[in-house]
Amino acid sequence: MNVHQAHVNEQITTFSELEKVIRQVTTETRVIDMHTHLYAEAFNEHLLWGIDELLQYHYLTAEFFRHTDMTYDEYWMLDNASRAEAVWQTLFVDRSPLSEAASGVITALNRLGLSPTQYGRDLNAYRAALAAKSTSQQIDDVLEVAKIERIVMTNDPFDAKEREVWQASRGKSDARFDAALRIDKLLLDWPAAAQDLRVQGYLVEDDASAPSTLQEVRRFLKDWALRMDALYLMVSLPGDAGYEHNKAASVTSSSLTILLDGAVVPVCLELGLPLALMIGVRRQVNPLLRLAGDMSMRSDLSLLEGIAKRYTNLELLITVLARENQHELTVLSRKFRNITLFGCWWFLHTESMIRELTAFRVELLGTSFIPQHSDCRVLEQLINKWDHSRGIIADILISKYNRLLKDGWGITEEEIRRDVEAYFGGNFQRVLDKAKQNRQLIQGT
Ligand code: FIX
Ligand code: ZN
Repeated sequence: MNVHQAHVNEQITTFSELEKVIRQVTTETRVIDMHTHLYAEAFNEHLLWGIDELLQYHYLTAEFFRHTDMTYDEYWMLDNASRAEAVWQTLFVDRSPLSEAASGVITALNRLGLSPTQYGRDLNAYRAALAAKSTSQQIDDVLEVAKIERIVMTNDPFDAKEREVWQASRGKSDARFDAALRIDKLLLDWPAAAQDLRVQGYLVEDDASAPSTLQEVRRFLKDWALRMDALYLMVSLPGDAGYEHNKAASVTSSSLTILLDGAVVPVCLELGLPLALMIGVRRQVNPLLRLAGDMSMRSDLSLLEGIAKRYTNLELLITVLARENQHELTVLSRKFRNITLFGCWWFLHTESMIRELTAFRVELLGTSFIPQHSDCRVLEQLINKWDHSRGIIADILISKYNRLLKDGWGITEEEIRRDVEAYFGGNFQRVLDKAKQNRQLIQGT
């Protein structure tokens, strides 16, 4: 045993040492970010990075319109640079960037070495500093600063541009980026998806329940999951999405139920992949805001209960958007071990919400959940989103371990590392592994 090993196996006895170790471990442990909207460089314009993109993040678009007299049309008619300038002036110069999204930009710039103390309020100074960077250099730098090991993308087989990248076998060219097969269109807009599937050569009918159609949908899902080497299948659902798990046989099922039961779940089980459900979005409450126009809504979690109970071999990765559903989801996760709760999603990805939700989840689930995902859309956001989350998670862990310490449960650095690694990647990996094991059990191999 060398000196360092001896040290990490020593029990921590004081609060100050405990605090120091937890801060260090949560700061340096590399993360698997299990849901983002980031892309590897091969996806060209799908990968957004740089100050102008940061300023056009849809979280900031919504905040910008709270202050400006500009019409929606006027804003959307501007080019990217002018939009960024309008947001910078409105949210960063004319007033202070106090919101989570706005302050996050400052954190990212600062941690990237573009200190606001030096660069001030001059947007062009930041632009100039970033202009010399290549995309691949920026990916390397950001992943290093944010200490990210792997990033899971959101990959849409209904996006023609993205399909081109996969069909040219360029989608897996960077091992740091994994794929997730996104199937919102299939489950939420069957008529449009059917049309698209036919164009892609799958022989589907308008009636989703026709056996030959379900077979073709399964073929489509398998083709894409394998082509992308997807880690899981995923969909964002409205809070009132109807999955009829208790329906009388005489009642006609919704296309969501038919497609989940007849195609999505069978393919997940056959390929040994989890299904991720992000529940509680109300799309386009204000369509004039475009991507920024979505809202959260309370969810009826009987959908989840029904799926978890019916498919005990299906691994489910679950997050819900409404604060009002958090208690219920956390309790439900205790009842079904095939549910793994993840992340503080979107309007919950704020300092106060992360603090509240993470503390409560630790209290009910111990180490058996995934505290955070970033949902980043712009590369540099990895820095601020993870920086903020790591700090809050550390605060909570300090108070929880301290309780143990006070009661004489000496903790070692090694044990803290083990727990933090589980939170930051191990638990996600375990869900992937369990899904693969379930497949072996089902297929008897
Ligand atoms: O459905 C999703 O994956 C959501 O995360 C997005 O639709 C949303 O626009 C977003 O970026 C939230 O953070
Ligand atoms: Zn997302």
